[in-house]
Amino acid sequence: QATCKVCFVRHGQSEWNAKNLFTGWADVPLTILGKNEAAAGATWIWKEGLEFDVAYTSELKRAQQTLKLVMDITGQNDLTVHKSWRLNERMYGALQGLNKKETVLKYGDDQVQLWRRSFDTPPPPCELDSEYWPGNDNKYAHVPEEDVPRSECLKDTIDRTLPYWDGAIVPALKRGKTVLIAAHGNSIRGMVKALDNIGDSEIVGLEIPTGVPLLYHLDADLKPLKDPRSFGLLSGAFLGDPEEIKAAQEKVAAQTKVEDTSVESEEEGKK
Ligand code: DG2
Repeated sequence: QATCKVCFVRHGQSEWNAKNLFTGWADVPLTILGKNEAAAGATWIWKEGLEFDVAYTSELKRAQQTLKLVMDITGQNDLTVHKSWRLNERMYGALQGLNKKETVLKYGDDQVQLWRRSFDTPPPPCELDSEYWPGNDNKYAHVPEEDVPRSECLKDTIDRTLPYWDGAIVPALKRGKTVLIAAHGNSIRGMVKALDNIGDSEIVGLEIPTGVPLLYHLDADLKPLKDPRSFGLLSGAFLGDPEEIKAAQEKVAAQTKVEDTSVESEEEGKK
């Protein structure tokens, strides 16, 4: 029998998602489409009848805007919100600001797949004088310098997300609260990995679609109860139309798919 619930929402499309740029800790807002995705997710939360006790989000505005839309649309804008850098997206190092497909053309598909979806190979670090190094941003002035990342693989992201999950979110769940978390693909992967005890090599293949709520019912030991709507590795269920969710997952995975350029140039040559 469920005693508490946790609902994750990955932010909707950001301006840099729309331009297909590696984003990481760069603080970019949602696009109109991203706001619509968040609003659609909020509508599914409302249909599910979820009443939250507390909300958590990252230090990044794309997640905060998503959370605000969910709170407004579900009529829960008086929720207490806790923000933490530990829920931020993976820090994408020197790749931040680069176009994902151009990076594949420059470094090759295998290398980019390794940076993007391996468990423990971090992308190249960003320079300490870079505008993208979070140590140069006053928002992170309270974070000990040794904890400010220059680049993170999924393992690094999970290692800095889980202390916040254990220290701030788990206590609320243990008290039977219904929790909303608006965060990012890779920080959500970390929390779902912990909840569903997913292996290192399997978690990298889990695509979290933008703006789609992922709901878990948990027992008193915080063990997930299998939702009849769940599929794949997860006990929790994405809320929404299953076909649309699958298409949204495939869209995230395809961000680095480069068309066969040799065919294109042959065609060009014939003109
Ligand atoms: C994406 C994740 O994060 O990218 O940092 O580019 O969605 O928070 O902007 P988002 C980024 P992938 O790891 O899926 O390439």
